[in-house]
Amino acid sequence: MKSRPVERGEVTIIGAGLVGSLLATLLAQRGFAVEVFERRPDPRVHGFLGGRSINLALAERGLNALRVAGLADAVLAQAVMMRGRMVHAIDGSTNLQRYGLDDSEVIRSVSRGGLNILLLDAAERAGSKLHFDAALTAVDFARGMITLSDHAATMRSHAAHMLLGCDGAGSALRAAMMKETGLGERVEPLGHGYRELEIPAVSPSRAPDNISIPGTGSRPTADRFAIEPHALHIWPRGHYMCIALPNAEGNFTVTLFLPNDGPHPSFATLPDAESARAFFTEQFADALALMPAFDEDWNAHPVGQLATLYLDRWHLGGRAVLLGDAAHAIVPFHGQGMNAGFEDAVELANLLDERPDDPESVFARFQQQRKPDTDAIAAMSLGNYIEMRDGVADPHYLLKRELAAALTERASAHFMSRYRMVSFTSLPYAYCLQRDREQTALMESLLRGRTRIDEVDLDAAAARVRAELPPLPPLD
Ligand code: FAD
Ligand code: 8R5
Repeated sequence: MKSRPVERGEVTIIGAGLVGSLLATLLAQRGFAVEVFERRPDPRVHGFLGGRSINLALAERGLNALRVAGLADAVLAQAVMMRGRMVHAIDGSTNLQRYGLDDSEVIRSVSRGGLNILLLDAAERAGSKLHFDAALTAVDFARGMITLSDHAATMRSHAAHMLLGCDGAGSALRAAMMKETGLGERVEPLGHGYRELEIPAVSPSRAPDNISIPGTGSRPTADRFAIEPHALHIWPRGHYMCIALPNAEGNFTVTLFLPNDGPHPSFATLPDAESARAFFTEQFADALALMPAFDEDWNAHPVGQLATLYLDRWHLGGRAVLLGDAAHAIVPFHGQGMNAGFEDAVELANLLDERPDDPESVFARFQQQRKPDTDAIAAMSLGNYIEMRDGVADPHYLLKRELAAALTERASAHFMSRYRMVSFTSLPYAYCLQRDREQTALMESLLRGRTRIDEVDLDAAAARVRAELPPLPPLD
């Protein structure tokens, strides 16, 4: 989409993370005068804090939002395709469970830093003005003034009449809004945390030496991955798990999810790298063998906390609205936090484009349209933890997967797995949740008393699906 020369009035975005920088691009492309204030320094100048490669899974909804901004191809060029879950059993054996029907249904691993930089460049290209090292610290809503602080705690003020809060789970704008009126905030901690580790790229000397890039002496990236690059790896262990996502550079970011407290194992029972190493030797031996810097990584990265944030209200009249994690932080197990935030940005930009002169009704409609969907992805994300850490190795779950595959083949207009609806379509999340409940109830009824797929009359089962479930909405 081309930028439109017409001025549509000024909007002020707080936070230039993933959602803020995409929203800045979309609104500038629609002719708004966009100012963005970001707490951190410019990552294009100073590099990303910590400098580690952290990656995220991008699915169809997020990709679709990037398409709207004209950025999908540029992001895809940096991404690594993931076809399915590579499940690692305790004995080291692996099994790929495909996410979709074919390679048109894949998720993609993208670097958070790389994506953020691409989005910041796009926002500036579209005409947004970005201010870094500018943390929101106070808001005078009556006067339309905000106070910003730099790293040396020097304060400055700025006029801002329409505030769009993209400042993440710990949102300062949300805190300022809550001083004016209750937002009905509820935070539900998961009780589990996570720690990040790394499987580095294998050195070229260890990779097979059949191919190299002429003139460079270096090998194609694919040779540098220590495990299958085109998968999201899972080591399910019942009450906890490890996952690994590939980076384009050949390394993997590994994340251990574990209860915070309680009897062995929990983060409380693993106070140091030595106890953690013993635990990995027992439970994740194949992964540990690929992590030469395990002890340093364990000590370097703190335990991250996981929680779901619910708000009853996302906006303060027409003066301020929250989106992305600031409005609805969720647990990560469906890989949808960024994807949901990107959908928010497109929805809000479209609504503002339609009624630029009536922010109050735009914000009210935005919340009304999005909140049922973000509540639904919050619920499905919690559910997917159980499925990932336990279900993927559970016989009844595997039987249900087999039945789902058979029904997809025989009644594709009436049956689509939740994972495919969430990851490969833009069907509203609330629809996906409801549809999944109906499909699951029907599958449970078809499987009652059965332990093997050949005990089910699949043609009769498909006929029941067609008779009892309405056809899926058309997909574009
Ligand atoms: P953020 O990306 O957190 O951006 C907020 C921005 O606001 C930051 O730049 C911050 O510096 C800035 N800010 C904060 N306070 C202020 C202030 N006072 N003033 C000015 N600026 C401020 N989602 C997926 O879809 N798929 C995944 O695979 C996935 N993996 C994840 C892995 C990890 C380790 C984590 C932590 C999250 C993951 N998520 C994933 C979730 C995803 O990162 C978030 O949902 C997404 O980043 C939300 O975007 P946001 O812009 O709302 O918030
Ligand atoms: N977020 C993800 C999935 C679903 C995978 C599946 C799960 C790490 C902190 Cl835990 C997780 C998924 O159902 O087979 N897609 O993308 C990303 C996930 O975790 C991210 C990397 C993460 C917050 C740490």
